[in-house]
Amino acid sequence: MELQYLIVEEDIRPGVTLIRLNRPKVLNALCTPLMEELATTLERLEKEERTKVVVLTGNEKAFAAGADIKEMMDATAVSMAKKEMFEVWDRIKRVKLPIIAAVSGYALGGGCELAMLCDMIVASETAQFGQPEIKIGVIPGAGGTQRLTRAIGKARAMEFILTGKFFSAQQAYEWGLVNKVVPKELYLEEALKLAQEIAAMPAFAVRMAKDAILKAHELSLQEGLYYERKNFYLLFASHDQKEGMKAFVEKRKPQWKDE
Ligand code: DAK
Repeated sequence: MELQYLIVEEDIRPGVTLIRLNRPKVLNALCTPLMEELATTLERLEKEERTKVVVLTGNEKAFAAGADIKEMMDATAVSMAKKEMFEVWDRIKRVKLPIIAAVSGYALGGGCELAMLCDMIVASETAQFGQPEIKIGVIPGAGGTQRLTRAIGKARAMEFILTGKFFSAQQAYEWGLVNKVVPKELYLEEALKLAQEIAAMPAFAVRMAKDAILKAHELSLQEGLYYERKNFYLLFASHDQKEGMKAFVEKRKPQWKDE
């Protein structure tokens, strides 16, 4: 597939693929073909199994300044429903590979929602987050009211979604939305380092852990505990569980097979 809106660098570190959103003239506004390319690329990487972790980034000025307002402005409720506009977001949500967002500059509207759809966020100190949809007459539509509220709490989500104002990387860090804030020269490097650390772990166990953690937002505690237990049992059918425990006992480094 010829990519128009993404730059993909596979194996930028062992097991790590870097995907750059690449519409710099419009601050990486997330038009439909870009989102299509992103979902299709993630699905391909997952299927090929060489990539263990994905880092998703934009450029220094913007991770993404939202969905493409020009593309959206003449949409109708029926045209959006017919096109199943959210399906592409659901496809990204179904990706089992861990995805780290490396955010510098604007992460607004759909851009903030895309960062939150990732599993972790490493932010440059210049990053600005926000859900400014209210200022153009709508509300977040790709998960902002739900994921931001779960991440930073109801009172803060209300304030920022109802006013549309931005919040800083430091605030995002203090409120638990991002994993770390680093100087602007380092955000990509730090995200790649974190990715590399995870890529060195047994991939099937990583996948089972991500799967169970995400359920914490969807299930009751009791259901979540049962879900976790099933994944835990399943790992005892894997080579890497036997190898990991044996290597510990034999005081040597484990040799993962990712199965
Ligand atoms: N869409 C389209 N173009 C955008 C854009 C956007 N979201 N954001 C920026 N641009 C374009 C600008 O129009 C401008 O293009 P030209 O005029 O040069 O052609 C260029 O990027 C540079 O922007 P500015 O000149 O405005 O740059 P400044 O540095 O002055 O300002 C800014 C930066 C980020 C403060 C400003 O650009 C801004 O306020 N942008 C809009 C931010 C925003 O409101 N974002 C939320 C959009 S609504 C859905 C899924 C998701 C969503 C909805 C539906 N479905 C699946 C159905 C999500 C909705 C949204 O995200």
